[in-house]
Amino acid sequence: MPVCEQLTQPYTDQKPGTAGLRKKVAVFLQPHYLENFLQAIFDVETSLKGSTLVIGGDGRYHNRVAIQTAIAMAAGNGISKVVVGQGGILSTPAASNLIRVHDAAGGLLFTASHNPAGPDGDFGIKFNIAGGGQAPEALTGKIYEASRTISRYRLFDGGSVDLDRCGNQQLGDTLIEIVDSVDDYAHLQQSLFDFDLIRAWFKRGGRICFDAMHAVTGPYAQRILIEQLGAPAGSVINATPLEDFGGGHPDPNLIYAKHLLDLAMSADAPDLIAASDGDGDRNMILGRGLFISPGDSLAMLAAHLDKLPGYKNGPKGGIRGLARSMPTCRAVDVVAKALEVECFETPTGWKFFCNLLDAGRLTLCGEESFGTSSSHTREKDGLWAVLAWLNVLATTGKSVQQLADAHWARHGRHYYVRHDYDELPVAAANTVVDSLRKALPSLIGSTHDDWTISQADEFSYTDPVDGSIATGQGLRIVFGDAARIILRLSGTGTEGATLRLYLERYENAADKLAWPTSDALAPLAQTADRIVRLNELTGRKGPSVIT
Ligand code: VG1
Ligand code: CO
Repeated sequence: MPVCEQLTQPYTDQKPGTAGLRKKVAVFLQPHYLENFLQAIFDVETSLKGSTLVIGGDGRYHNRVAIQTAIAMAAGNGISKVVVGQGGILSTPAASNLIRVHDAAGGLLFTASHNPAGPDGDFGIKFNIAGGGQAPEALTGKIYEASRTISRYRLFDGGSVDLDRCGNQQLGDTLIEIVDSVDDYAHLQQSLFDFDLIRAWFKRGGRICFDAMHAVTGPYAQRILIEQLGAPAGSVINATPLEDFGGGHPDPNLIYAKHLLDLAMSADAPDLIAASDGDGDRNMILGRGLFISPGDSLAMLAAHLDKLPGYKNGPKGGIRGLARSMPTCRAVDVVAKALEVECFETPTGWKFFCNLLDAGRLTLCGEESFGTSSSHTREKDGLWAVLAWLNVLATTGKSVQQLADAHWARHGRHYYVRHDYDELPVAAANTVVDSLRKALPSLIGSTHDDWTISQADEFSYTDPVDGSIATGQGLRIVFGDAARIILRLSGTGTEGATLRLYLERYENAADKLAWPTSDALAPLAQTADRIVRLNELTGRKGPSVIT
């Protein structure tokens, strides 16, 4: 029989992080490495048997090979039907949507998000569950445990699938359907936004520059922005997905997409400048002359969401609740208060929003790491945020600058920055975290510059829906509503340890709303340096990346 069992030995390093299992390509190329982890998923998530599974990836190096392996293993593990994006391409939000559209029991996404790609780059797997959200921690924990004792995996041995031909193919008892990567996603966006109005805005001369950074969003942006909304040719740049992302770093922020900041500041800047990341779930928003921080973007979209067709209905203008991850600035909290809706603070990682979304308690949520999305899917959605901004621009007739100024005048402004210390020796990173953790209790009540610490603790979260508890989610030092300093260890890096330091400062006086962000945060950065002692304890002179 073509379904066979292959003996294997476990690896011990297959513990998923913030967003799935992420490792160097070389690690994934070890014998049976990918197969072991996939089999652990099939063994633990038994609901996949006899059901539909969605498979796709961001097009990076090793994507096609991994997808053929995953299809063969799905066929070997009794999956009834596998839905695959044409050419193996699916953005993360498009995959989440396909899981929902096909009522699938889960999805396998091959991506390491914005991490560099190519033979020397990174590879990764996200496992999403029925409903489209990322596997919760309890489940990834079980998968990890299973991966540590695995002794065999199953696969259909015989023939591969033509990933480029849309339509049905058969592998043993399993039906393989290759679908257009964009169709369902574009359809979903059409149902949420006023495409006619946006088209008219472009006709009147509205201009956008969207940078797909040679990653997965190229085909999506091309279809939706150019073909469906009539944006002028040339509005989408770097639109062809490449296996190495063109050697670039599709992490849209002020460092890796500095050219977009330069464009925004230039004399000929378009109305909206935007970018997405490797797998299409992040977004970066700039207007003519300014960058909108992700926390601000979330708050501003929240304030205008009830003007957009997909969000108009319901008792609170269609907004049930708002949420942000803990390190994300508290701008959205201020809007939630004004709208009189619930606001949730969750740990870092999109999976923590999913129960609230499923329970109908959330409409819009976001993270400081350039992630925003709504109840329309269960992943953050880069192009969705761009379309939402376009719709707000078209509806209000205002510029990004005018919208931001009006928002800050009404709600106040949260100045915000993140300092990343990449590739630290693990021991040094732990020393920083451990010593701050120890110091936290003694900090409460102390005054630094004009600010007094009202709270200093380690964030833990009890899920309001299922009561599950996530501990150790970052150290926070809170100066009332005025400021916060947060420190946490990244869960997505593939080399050494990455520490993230987040600084937030709130101002609402009219003469304090237009400071350069770095000036506004300079005193807080000095305070953080004294309290957290990152440079002192790591021997670094400063952060590797400031966003
Ligand atoms: C980072 C971000 C987090 C995001 C995660 C996945 O995690 O901080 O907000 O959800 O990446 O993003 P960490 O643990 O490195 O801080 V992506 O675009 O992979 O899917
Ligand atoms: Co991503």
